[in-house]
Amino acid sequence: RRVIRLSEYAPYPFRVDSLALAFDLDPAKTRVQATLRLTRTGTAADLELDGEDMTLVSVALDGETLPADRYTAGDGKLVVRGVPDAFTLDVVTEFAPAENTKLEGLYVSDGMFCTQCEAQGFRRITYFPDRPDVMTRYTVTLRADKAAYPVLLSNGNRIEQGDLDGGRHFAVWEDPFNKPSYLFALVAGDLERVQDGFRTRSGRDIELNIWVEHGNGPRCTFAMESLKKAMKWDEDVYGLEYDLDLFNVVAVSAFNMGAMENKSLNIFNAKAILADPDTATDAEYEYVESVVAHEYFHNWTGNRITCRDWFQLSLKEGLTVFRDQQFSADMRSAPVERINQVRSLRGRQFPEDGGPLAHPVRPDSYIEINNFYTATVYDKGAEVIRMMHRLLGAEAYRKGIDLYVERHDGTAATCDDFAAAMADAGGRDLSQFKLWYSQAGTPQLRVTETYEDGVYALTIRQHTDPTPGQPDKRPLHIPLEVGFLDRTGQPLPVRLEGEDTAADSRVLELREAEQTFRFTGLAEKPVPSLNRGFTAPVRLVETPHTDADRALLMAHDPDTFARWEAGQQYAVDLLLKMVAARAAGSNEGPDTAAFVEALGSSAADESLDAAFRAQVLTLPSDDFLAEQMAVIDIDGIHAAREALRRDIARAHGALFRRLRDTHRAAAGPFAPTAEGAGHRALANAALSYLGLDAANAKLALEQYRAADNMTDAMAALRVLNDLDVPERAEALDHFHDRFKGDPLVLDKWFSLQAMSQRPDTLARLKDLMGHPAFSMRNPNRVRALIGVFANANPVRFHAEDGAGYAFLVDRVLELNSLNPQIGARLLQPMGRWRRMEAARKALMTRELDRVLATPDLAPDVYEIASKARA
Ligand code: DPP
Ligand code: ZN
Repeated sequence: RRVIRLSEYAPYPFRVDSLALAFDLDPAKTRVQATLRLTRTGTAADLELDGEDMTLVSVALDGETLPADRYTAGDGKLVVRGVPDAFTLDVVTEFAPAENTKLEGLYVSDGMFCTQCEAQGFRRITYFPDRPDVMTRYTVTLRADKAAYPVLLSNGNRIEQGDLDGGRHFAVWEDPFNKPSYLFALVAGDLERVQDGFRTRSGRDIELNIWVEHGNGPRCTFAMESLKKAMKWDEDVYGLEYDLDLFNVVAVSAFNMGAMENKSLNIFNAKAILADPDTATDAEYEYVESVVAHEYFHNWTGNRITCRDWFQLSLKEGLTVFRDQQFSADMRSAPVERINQVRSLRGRQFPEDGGPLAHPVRPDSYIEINNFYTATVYDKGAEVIRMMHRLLGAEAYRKGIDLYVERHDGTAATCDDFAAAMADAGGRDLSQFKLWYSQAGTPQLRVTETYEDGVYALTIRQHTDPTPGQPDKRPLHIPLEVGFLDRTGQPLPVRLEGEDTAADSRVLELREAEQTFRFTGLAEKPVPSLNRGFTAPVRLVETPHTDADRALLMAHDPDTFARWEAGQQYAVDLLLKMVAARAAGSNEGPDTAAFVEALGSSAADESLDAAFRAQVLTLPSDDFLAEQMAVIDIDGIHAAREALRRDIARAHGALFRRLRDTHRAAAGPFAPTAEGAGHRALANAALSYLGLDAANAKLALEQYRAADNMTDAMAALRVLNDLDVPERAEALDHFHDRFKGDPLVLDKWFSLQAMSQRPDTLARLKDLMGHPAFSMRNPNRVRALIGVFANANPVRFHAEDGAGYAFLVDRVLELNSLNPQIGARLLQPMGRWRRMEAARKALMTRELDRVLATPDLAPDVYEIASKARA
């Protein structure tokens, strides 16, 4: 198992001038002829190509079949010895797509052929320099049975098609743009087409198609609208226009990722395309909108400008996530979007950054690149771009993008190239800032204050804990937005000592381990509002805030995000105190009354957005609380969170009844708008509190029965799911019978049961693995049942007898041969063992050792298991 290092990067010693691929598609035996035109650009005597899991049929150089002693094939490589300076190589390979359960390369999903080549799937199709800095022009011929596969698609434009003997037909596709192999795609199947069009700002008409299983056409309307909005937004905000006349999107049911940005032929997990009121929740509509936009945005940030090597993955992913976040903020409520991003960052990325799998946004080594499609590369990567946006300002940032495109269009670039374009356009020195790319770990800030003689001073210390391979950390360049409030909640001016201008808010730039900022012009000591808008992905582990300050900020901070954040921090403090009291065996917890009252005031405030109020009512997650504890008290955290929820429910029963009724009415008949979603979110947040009382099971069941949309139905089911009442089985059975023909919807039914707090959850899960709709071969099913259990049900997953761990590891070992990429991902929660108490530590490490002792571990699983165990 080889470790690949960034420091060992070397350019490929040949240029590929063109590539022609011809496929004879057959599920049991597909034949691929690849014709590469190559020119030597370096000094290598031999040609080395990547290739795996195929039968090599023949190799010919300049038309002459090569004798076996001129080449060797094995160990993932084809080496052709002593090649000339310029030549043509013909390689013929064969393999069985129907047996490809890894879902990398060419495979069969529900009877259709499709591909997934990022990161290294192309080498499972033919021998090729399968690395992103080798770009070339592709011409692709597809031949297949016409009745079974009437639709034949690949990248670019279709230049020819026709019939062949024996009921077969063919199509030839040509992509005029150079691209790396990971952006290659083909699809062959019997599909329904949903067609539309978009006129670009320069007046070109683009044909847009979404291809789905027959019958699913009506479920594509929302995805198509999202695509057109994304195309328009990218023109308006980034000045980037689509570059071909055709854009195809295909939905497939078996897919490892959310979606893939193959040039002009995006392939999507059906989950990220299909949406209608009966089957998709508001959150899923929003997911579809953002993934469609994300993949479309990759056409420039990823495809036109790609990555030099896979260490630069965040160059395209961090940037494209930031772009899709900006898009969602423009389409919906910006503060609510920001709250959701921060919740997800804290729930997934902070734990990753604080655990054994911590790695920088630009990693410096890997064993299996598939393991680096992480929250750090994606979401922290997006935060890095967001901080540059903040440091430069919107206008200079846009100039930086223009410069980046001007310099690097058509090439494979690096994160340094991107930062250089931003630095040059903004006239800023970003050398210290670039540590965000190379240094892992979440910085912790400690903030203290003094107020003397009218001068208010904030002293901010920054510290980052060691992470694997990085014992010593340097201070980062951190933009931290602050504002001040007086005791009545009115804004106070922020004026740095020695400066003339005052503002309502100000971005402080931290660069040192400890820094003091002095402010003048304040007649009283202000209440500081810190990290407004979450300008920096840091943890504020110490602030001067009292409970009263937090209540004040919750009620009055002009920054909406900061109001939510004050409530979260207030809740975190209380919950941690409750956990400590419980652990000490004390019946005397902290007094929650003031918090509960402040929360009720925000929830009742009709001047605030309904979606925002729903966010206020959602307490910090178990995972986020766990991150604050040196030794994680799984049961204590859960008990404290439930106890606080009960306190809130008891105090505000009448309010919650009113909110549920009025906002259900305000939502009106279902439409997938942000506004409607906000009303539903608030009504359902209220329902979740009411549902803590089993006496309200009937109310939930009524809502389930009456719902005209999946959001309200699921909210009712979630309430019933944790209760021991007859209404639970009634609703779950009804749901099952209604949707049993639609595995994608049935996933919600699987997930509900995997999430349930009931003590029989694991036993039930084992039964469900035998359900006719369940299959270990479909990643959506695996994630819905097993992923949800391991990631969203801490109490049952971490059961004291270790049965949850053993169950997970059994599934990982099954996936080790079936689909190691998914197996490796499932294993990640086991990396938390170091922070658990002795008994669970022992159980978790025993299970990790069981993985490591298994013969024939795939590199994906080996890398996660060994790093998690280290
Ligand atoms: N398809 C994945 C994404 O868009 C990987 N590129 O993020
Ligand atoms: Zn992406």
